[in-house]
Amino acid sequence: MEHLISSKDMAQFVASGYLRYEDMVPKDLCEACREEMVNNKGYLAVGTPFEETWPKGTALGDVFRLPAVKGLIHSLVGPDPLYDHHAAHLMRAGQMKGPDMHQDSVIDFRENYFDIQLSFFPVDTPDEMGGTFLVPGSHFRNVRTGEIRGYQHIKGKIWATCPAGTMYVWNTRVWHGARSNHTDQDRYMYKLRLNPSQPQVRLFDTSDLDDPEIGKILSTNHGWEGNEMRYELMQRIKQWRFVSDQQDYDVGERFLRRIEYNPATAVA
Ligand SMILES: O=C(O)CCC(=O)C(=O)O
Ligand SMILES: [Fe+2]
Repeated sequence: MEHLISSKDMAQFVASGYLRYEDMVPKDLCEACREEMVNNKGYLAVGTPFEETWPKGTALGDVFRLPAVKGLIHSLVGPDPLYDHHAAHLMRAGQMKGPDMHQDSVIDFRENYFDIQLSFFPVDTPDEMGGTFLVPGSHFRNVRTGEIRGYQHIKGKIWATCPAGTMYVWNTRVWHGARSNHTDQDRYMYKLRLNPSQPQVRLFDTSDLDDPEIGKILSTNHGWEGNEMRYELMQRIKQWRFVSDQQDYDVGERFLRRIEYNPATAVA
């Protein structure tokens, strides 16, 4: 499989919950997608193989079959993911949005497994246009949808300001929301959610799996963690152990050791 993401990128996905790709989609295809998005409503067959549900020969169908996009999908949810849902998000010209922080997953509290969402911006999306915001690293904090709506500004929050053709891929559990569109142009964002159909273990390019940078990437502090950083790091290490199939992996002060050390069985 070509275009798999590197182990370092995977570590970044585990730590921050998202990756950003500029120039993922060629400009002519972007324009065709924007036209298609205007009329694209309703779900396809939820829970069936993505390859069978997604319409071939459509502009959006072509986007999700670009080799780089397929490689990205394969790296995170495997070669045969299931279609979960899609949505053509539209923020009208001049449309204001109040506090909107939320998490999409609602009932998905499984350990290790995660769904992904691809957010594709088919037109240039400057800051004033209100691209989707994300709170990097928040995906281990499971809440129920809008329970967090009161938190509008969080240290470390980022938002999509990007040229047409940019794609973000994110763990469905990342806290996020829509922003106000202060321009006189409608803002479009196409979101596709996929479920893994096999354990997400070593699906990415593992040739740099032993790179010492990985520990540093996993330890990224996004700004909001504060003293809770240790707790976040533990969650990330657990997920890294799973995706990399390195059951003893640990970093720094080896926090997981404290949980795993069992005084009842320890030999003096
Ligand atoms: O419109 C947006 O930017 C946010 C959309 C959203 O909440 C989502 O894609 O789940
Ligand atoms: Fe959402």
